[in-house]
Amino acid sequence: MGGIGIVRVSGPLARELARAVLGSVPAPRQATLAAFHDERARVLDQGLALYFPAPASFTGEDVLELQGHGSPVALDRLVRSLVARGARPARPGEFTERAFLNGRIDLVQAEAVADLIASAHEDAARAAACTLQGAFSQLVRALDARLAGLRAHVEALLDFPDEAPDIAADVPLAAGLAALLSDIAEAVRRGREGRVLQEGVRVAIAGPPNAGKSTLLNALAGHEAAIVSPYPGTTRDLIRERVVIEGLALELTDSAGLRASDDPLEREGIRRAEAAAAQADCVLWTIDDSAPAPPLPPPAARIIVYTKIDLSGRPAGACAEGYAVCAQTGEGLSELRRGLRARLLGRAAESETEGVFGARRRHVAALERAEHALREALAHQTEGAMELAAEELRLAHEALGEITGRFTSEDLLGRIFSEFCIGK
Ligand SMILES: Nc1nc2c(ncn2[C@@H]2O[C@H](COP(=O)(O)OP(=O)(O)OP(=O)(O)O)[C@@H](O)[C@H]2O)c(=O)[nH]1
Ligand SMILES: [Mg+2]
Repeated sequence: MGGIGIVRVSGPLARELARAVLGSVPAPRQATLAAFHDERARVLDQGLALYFPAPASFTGEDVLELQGHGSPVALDRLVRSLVARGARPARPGEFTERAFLNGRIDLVQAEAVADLIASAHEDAARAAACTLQGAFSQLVRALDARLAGLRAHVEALLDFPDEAPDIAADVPLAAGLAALLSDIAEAVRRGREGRVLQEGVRVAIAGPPNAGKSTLLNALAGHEAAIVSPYPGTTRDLIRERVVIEGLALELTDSAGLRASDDPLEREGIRRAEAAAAQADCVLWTIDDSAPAPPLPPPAARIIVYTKIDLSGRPAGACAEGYAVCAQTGEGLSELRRGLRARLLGRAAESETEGVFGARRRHVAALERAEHALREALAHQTEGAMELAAEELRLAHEALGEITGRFTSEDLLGRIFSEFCIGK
């Protein structure tokens, strides 16, 4: 229920349906006040009608938009009367899917529509809007075009084996490959930043029992999400909290303290804790600064957090190995928050996130594959192995094509568009 409800029709029947519902087809792209009629000429509602003839519409097809009142009952009657006249209800994301299939937008932009709708905070919305405007697509397309040029060059050499060209001596080719490689590496870096903004990141709080993990989670979340007690081994289940820290959406996970244990329940908790740390983008490794026992060795991707500094007397804030905090008083937490953002966002953390485009995991993965294949191609080229270089270039080209949708499987398309809400 709301002020306005919009029913959208796309496809070859849109024009005929406009005439049937409104009595006439509205002038293209002009808001026209009209009564909406059902198939027995009864008035269902009154509102604004907009008609967008193909190809200048969102989907690239004839589109009719009926903006009525936001009554679920009235809207349902309107939809049913359109279906009775030959329309059918759209699948989730079907309008955007058609826009993609009709070449109005590429796949990255289609995904940005969903990301903009789903964005949980301001930076994410800005990044998605930037991608929707085509910033990321243009970058990928420019890389794609350069790669296509280099591929064509190598393929042409392959077509004339009699002349036995020595590609190892082809200086312009080597220079082109090296320059493209460095630009793709830069795109990977920017894509990673974009992904952090768009999808948020997983941060696991890990460490020995009783280190103050749950207290830290509660302090960062701003409420008592996890049980805190003086007994080691309190937390068993994974406790997930969505928090926005310095404009970044994070999923924080608190878990069981890691130690050798005979208790099967605690062992299961530790197994889950280790899995959560392995899947996280970043691990906050807590160490009780007031305890004499030596801490366990921390895993690779981590930020060390010394806890309970009110007892140990260590100064709060950044220190050589990480951050020193007292989660009970909040001392040192703002430095930790800022450090976490810097760690996760890289260079984008310093400047405004203006101009950072949103990206998804699959984009970054494809860019990384392209980078890897190109690196291989360059190595083969240096050794004069032309066929192998050509094959790696083909793989790199395919990886880039997957991003914009030049090269995609039905499967991937189905997965992407099924995430949308209906009507978009
Ligand atoms: N003085 C002081 N005590 C703290 C601080 N942080 C946590 N504690 C205490 O340390 C004890 C353990 O805290 P928890 O947050 O439950 O520790 P944990 O790491 O989640 O422990 P497990 O779930 O058992 O692994 C509790 O008694 C807390 O009140 C701190 O900054 N200062
Ligand atoms: Mg705990």
